[in-house]
Amino acid sequence: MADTEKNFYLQDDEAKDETEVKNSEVDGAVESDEQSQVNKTVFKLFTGDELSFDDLKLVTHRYPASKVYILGEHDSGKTTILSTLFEMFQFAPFNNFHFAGSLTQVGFEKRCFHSRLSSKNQEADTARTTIEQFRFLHLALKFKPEAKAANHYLISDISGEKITRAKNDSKEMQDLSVINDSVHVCYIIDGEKLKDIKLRQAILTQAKTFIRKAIDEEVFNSKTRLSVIVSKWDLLDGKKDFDFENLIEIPFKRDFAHAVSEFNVLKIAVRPKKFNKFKLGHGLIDILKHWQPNPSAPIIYSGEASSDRMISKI
Ligand SMILES: Nc1nc2c(ncn2[C@@H]2O[C@H](COP(=O)(O)OP(=O)(O)O)[C@@H](O)[C@H]2O)c(=O)[nH]1
Ligand SMILES: [Mg+2]
Repeated sequence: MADTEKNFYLQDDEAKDETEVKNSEVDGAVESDEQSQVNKTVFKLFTGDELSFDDLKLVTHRYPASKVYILGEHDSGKTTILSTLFEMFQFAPFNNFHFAGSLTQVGFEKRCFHSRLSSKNQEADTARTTIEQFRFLHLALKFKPEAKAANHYLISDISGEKITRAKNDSKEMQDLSVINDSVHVCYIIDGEKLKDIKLRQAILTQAKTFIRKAIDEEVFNSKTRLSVIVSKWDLLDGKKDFDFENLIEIPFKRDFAHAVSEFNVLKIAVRPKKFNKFKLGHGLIDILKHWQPNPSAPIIYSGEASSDRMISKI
């Protein structure tokens, strides 16, 4: 058995049964498009790799799942957020959040590999977010260890190039309208670029232009819970010429808070270059807080109420 085949839920007995049922359904019959899609999805889950939009059905059919979108320009730190989040759960609960499994462990591990290389400035192009479609990673969390049911999240990033184009192009922005059904949207501003006083205004304008366009095109709307997040805070902290309140907090709140249901600004340093002041994962907890169950938060759900038995076996 290949190592990557370990731990995935399609290997436990119930899941095998399901694969057999699906196969028997198509025995002797010409495979319909829908069945073909289901079978492809079953295979994807088996590999544990990231999921496309079409692949989400098998997760959302079993579990109520909330979608989280991480948006930002190229190199702003999106992939690092995903990989560090996964790493934080490897050994112990992270604050009060308990890891309850992932159906896309390989997808997470690929991102972790990329992040370890790129933080050492080594070539790591393979796992870059170059695909111009949303790809999802699945994460199940429990807010209390004894909780029966986990909360299921489908977390997505998208290539920075797409975000760059969408801010000046209505058609490109419309492609992002799927994020309407999210529980939380993170817009990441690259802290490293804000450090450069010559680049700073351009970077802030870039972020404001994107958010304004997203509001104008109703990609962000009165249901959106939006966090504007300055990444790589370890590189900005202590810089006297960087006034977070006046450069970010006040103007972004003034311009955008009225258009969305929740708005806040955060500073994170999830993979600091030096670990003296900031620890690995700094600020992640502030992001996770926005994923906690909220009665008005949309939940994608397309199936019978399901137990968490299978996920807890992972
Ligand atoms: N100093 C510092 N660098 C970071 C931090 N987070 C990410 N980076 C670096 O920023 C670069 C781009 O990160 P990546 O996640 O690939 O960006 P993406 O293109 O938005 O997915 C990588 O070299 C990371 O190591 C951080 O908290 N502090
Ligand atoms: Mg990336």
